[in-house]
Amino acid sequence: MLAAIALLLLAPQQTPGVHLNQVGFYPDGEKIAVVVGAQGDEFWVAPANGGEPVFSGKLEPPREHPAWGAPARRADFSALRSPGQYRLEVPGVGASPSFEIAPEVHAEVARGAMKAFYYHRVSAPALPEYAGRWARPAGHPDDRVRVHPSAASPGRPAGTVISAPYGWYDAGDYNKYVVSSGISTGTLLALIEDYPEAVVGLETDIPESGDRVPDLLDEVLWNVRWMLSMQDPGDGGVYHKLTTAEFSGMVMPHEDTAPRFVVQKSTAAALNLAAVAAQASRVLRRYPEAAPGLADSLLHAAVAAWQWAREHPDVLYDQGGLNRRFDPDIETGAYGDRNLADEFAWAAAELLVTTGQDSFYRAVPVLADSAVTVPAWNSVRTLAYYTLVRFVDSLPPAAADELEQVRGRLITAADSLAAGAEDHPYRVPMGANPRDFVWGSSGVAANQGMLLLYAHRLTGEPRYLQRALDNLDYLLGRNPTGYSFLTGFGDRTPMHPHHRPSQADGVEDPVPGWLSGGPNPGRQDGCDYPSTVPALAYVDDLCSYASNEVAINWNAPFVYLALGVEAEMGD
Ligand code: 9MR
Ligand code: 9MR
Repeated sequence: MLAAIALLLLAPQQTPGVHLNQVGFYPDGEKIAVVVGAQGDEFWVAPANGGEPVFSGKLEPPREHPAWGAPARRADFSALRSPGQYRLEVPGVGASPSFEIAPEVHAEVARGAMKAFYYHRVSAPALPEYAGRWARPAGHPDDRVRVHPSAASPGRPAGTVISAPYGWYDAGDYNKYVVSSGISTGTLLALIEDYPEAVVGLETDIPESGDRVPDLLDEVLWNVRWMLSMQDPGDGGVYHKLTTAEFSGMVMPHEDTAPRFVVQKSTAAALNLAAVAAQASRVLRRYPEAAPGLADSLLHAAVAAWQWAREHPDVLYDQGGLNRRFDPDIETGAYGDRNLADEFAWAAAELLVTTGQDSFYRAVPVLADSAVTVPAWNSVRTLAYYTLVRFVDSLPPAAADELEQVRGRLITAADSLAAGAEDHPYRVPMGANPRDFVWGSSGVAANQGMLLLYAHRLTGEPRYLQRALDNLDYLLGRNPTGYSFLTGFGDRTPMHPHHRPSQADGVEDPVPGWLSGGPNPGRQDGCDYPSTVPALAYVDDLCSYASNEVAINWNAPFVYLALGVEAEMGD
């Protein structure tokens, strides 16, 4: 008896529930829900607006994972194929959120997550005809930005005023960081290169819609133009970020009028610009009408940034050290990466493919690290691998010889992600390893999905596609928090993200299409979380910037995953 009570007290606090992708399923695709707290074995699926069940089945035996809370049972209703709007019901537990079975079921999700970037344009209004309820005035012209003392150079002494407009707001804050911009922009450019047809079909209803360029490329150019302006024309070096000294309050963009600075050049920033500018230059050659002349400027900038980085290979961004030496103190996000070997590899691969010159490739050990890591803002070597396998047929011999290795490494990494899903109660690659639950864990899940899509394309094996879709299901609701992490998509989605416009705009619903950071047992914000269990350490509260902020570098891989899955499932 006592033992039973003790067990009960130790059991993770978790309410019963039916967790599934709240957006929906493909008619011919697998359909899994996960049930917590079931007493019996039965489940059924009925039309969302009531009526007789159209499908019934038996729950699978309970499975447990220490990082995922209470034991859970899968409900597999893949055999239900008729399009419609449904709920899944379990006696004693209740009904799931409603979901749809339909072809192209994630098309709106991909569109919405891409449209999110339009709402984040710096130096431009979100116009009512495109932004509806979330229209807002322009913020941050960024045409009078000061050179911070840490960034001074002979041609641009401290206090020099420069113009560096456009770009996207990074996250819930209003600053612009080259490092997080780099991976975000590179990921979206990869999407254009990998799924050009799907990208043409992705219409996001932005001011440029209807021109002869895909909306996604128009959106990306908004940020590329800003990144280019972060380069000091005097030496090719690149400022690490453009920022106010402190984070603003919870105000609208146009109300944040504190002075903005470009801060210290860094090797990481130079290499991020080199990689993105080289890649964007290559993509623009396919769309010469998009921005005449820009492809050439970008390639020039990429080479200059690369040369600066080669001459300054270890200029780290260390905000604490910087604040000891310069005024004013800078308190905003650091993105302080200490290992730049992967940034060198990424820039080298992009420059190799764009120029066809193996000197870039030979300059640094692009394939040095045999372990493939899921990309993140501070870990980008895998982006180099993506580009190398994409251009397998046009590489100079030095790189081509090694290509088999890269292909093998990507597939091995995808295999280990896929294997983790098998016995996992939620049957998802995400979080089989509890270390996946970091600040921005939703971005981890999206980047894993992206890697799985590469393995699918390299091998043609459907199981990798299925695993990518499993992570999309995770993000849209097949997880123990009961949330679909994409604002505005699903029955139960974050309402209070740590996102200044959503908080300050007076509109009840948050700006749609943003992926919340997701569970993070690190809880660096000190807010009240309902649980410390890794997969449950999430709170939909404004307070929680460590679990409920949004960020461009989490949304970008989500767009890739959603559109990539759509393209593959439609084939
Ligand atoms: O609002 C800031 C958020 O965008 C950042 O991601 C986060 C971590 O750098 O910091 C938030 O700002 C908080 C600051 O760090 C500490 N004081 C409270 C601020 C707002 O909640
Ligand atoms: O995504 C970043 C995460 O990996 C770091 O642990 C965290 C603390 O340094 O910062 C996150 O990035 C934030 C950035 O510093 C400022 N803008 C908001 C970003 C997302 O929270």
